Amino acid sequence: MHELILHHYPTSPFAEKARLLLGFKQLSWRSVTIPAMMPKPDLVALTGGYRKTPVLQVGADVYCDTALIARRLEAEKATPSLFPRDRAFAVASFAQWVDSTIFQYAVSLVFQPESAALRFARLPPAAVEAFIADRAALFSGGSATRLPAEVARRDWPTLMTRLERQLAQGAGDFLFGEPSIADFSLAHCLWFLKGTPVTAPLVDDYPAVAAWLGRVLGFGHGAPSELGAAEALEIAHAAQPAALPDEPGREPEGVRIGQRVAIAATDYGVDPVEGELLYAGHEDLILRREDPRAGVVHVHFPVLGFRLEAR
Ligand SMILES: N[C@@H](CCC(=O)N[C@@H](CS)C(=O)NCC(=O)O)C(=O)O
Repeated sequence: MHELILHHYPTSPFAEKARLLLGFKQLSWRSVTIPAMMPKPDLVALTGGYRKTPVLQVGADVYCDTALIARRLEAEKATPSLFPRDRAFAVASFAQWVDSTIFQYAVSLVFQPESAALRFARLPPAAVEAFIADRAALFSGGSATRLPAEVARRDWPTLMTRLERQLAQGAGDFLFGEPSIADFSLAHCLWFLKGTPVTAPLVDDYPAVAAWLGRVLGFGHGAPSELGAAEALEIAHAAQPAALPDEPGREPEGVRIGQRVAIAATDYGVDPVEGELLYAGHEDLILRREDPRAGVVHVHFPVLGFRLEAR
């Protein structure tokens, strides 16, 4: 059995989502700290070009995007479940909406001038400029656009009042009754807002929301222990990728299994990853690639939100 290795950095909201998922499942894991911006040579040696944060590595298998990381953790440990069977569609769809729409609200609010000034206060001006240039590059070529701060400020009270009213009904401690992926997707966005005094009241002004967030963050991060990036690459190199899923795959449109393909996110961070398409399931795509440092790795992507094309 290979260890779970999370490649992440402390201030990343999606990494916080993954850390909380590991905590919810009470898992032990190895923690590799990656840079918050490009270049990320060690990470890209594993992924083949995917640059977003976080990435989960299990031996020579590499999982991109928290939507798929959540499913991999569910396979690792089925209970407690992130996808309760009788509401699996509802919670996954809600999570997908939150991870795109509500996350963009949070980004817009966190990076509005008064909040950004505090966040960047301890960084030298050159580092701030480098970060801004990196994030501009991250968004180039994708379908996602930045939400204007005035729109985010205008809509936020409506969204939070809806949430406050639902939670205040006391129909359960979590969004869909029992905890699910839905809670973790919303929680990482609100955790991000809590990160500066300017934006923290956007959560704390809603007592039932703040109490719910406390419950979700209370799951903690499981049991992490540090690992160096070079060691993680050695682990991948020494390992054999896991057997392909038993569930029969499908023949994706315009591409054959065994063909050389490129897979890329469509929203932002659209850098393509090239390799041989090994498997296309209902939730995941698996690509085989070879890297001088990582060896033969299988890189896994979600189906939703990713483009697959022949090369
Ligand atoms: N859909 C992705 C989104 C991940 C994402 O947007 N991560 C941000 C950090 S929170 C990112 O990659 N920022 C650029 C970077 O870290 O280089 C997921 O669920 O993992």
